[in-house]
Amino acid sequence: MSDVDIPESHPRYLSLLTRHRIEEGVEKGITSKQGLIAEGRGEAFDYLLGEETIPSADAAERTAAAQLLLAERPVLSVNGNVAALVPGEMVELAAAVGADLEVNLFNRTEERIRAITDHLRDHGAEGVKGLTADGRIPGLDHERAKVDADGIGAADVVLVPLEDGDRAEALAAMGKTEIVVDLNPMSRSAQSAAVPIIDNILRAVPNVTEHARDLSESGASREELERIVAEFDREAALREAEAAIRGGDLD
Ligand code: PTJ
Repeated sequence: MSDVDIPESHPRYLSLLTRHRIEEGVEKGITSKQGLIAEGRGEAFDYLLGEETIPSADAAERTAAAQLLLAERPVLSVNGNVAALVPGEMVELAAAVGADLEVNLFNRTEERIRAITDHLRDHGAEGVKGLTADGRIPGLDHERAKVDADGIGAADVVLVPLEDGDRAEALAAMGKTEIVVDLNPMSRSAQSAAVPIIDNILRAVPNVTEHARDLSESGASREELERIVAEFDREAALREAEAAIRGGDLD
């Protein structure tokens, strides 16, 4: 993380780096201006969480890894904020779990999809989906519903980081197993996810990759992966994150 001139000793290093990357994303035509607002919102929640991966988020990240390894057609969705913040990390996660990457935007424009696809390719991605847009998410207006039929359209497990609530709910209603990364445990995206990861995407994605590699290298069986998924308690994870943010005790 040396892409910016901020001393790593600065107490708000990660938050300044994040702002810088989002700003750069807007300048490059990758991130939407609304992405700046979304970033500010996320940052406030991260501040309240103590800017760390809390234990329930780590459990969610391990569950996400198991769920992605079990999937037949896993897809990782990439929007303008994700592309600016963790492009190389998303490429690494896709390789670790055998998933496709699909650029899928809330404020969809062909130019931005192309810019993000190129950006992901610069970070080592091959075969990025999203431009074909021959599939639809039912229940959303035309532009916001577009997906690739053989990508998110056919996926059984989808990772949707920093997603708008409407689209997250519509994807879940399609019967897909949805893994959401969102710092706000009260957002509709987090609430509709099978696996809500309440953590900063900067920490979450590398940690899911690390768990996936550990599980693969230790030769975890299908039964073991299924057990990890079955034992994950999404309600408890949401409750624990909200309690951490409110700074209160759990009971
Ligand atoms: O690139 P596009 O057109 O697809 O648009 C992307 C944004 C993010 C602008 C769009 O999806 C949007 O408007 O999202 P929302 O409704 O603002 O929701 C974004 C959620 O992500 C909020 O709940 C934020 O708290 C959360 N968030 C923001 N930054 C981070 C985050 N969660 C994890 N890590 C972050 N760094």
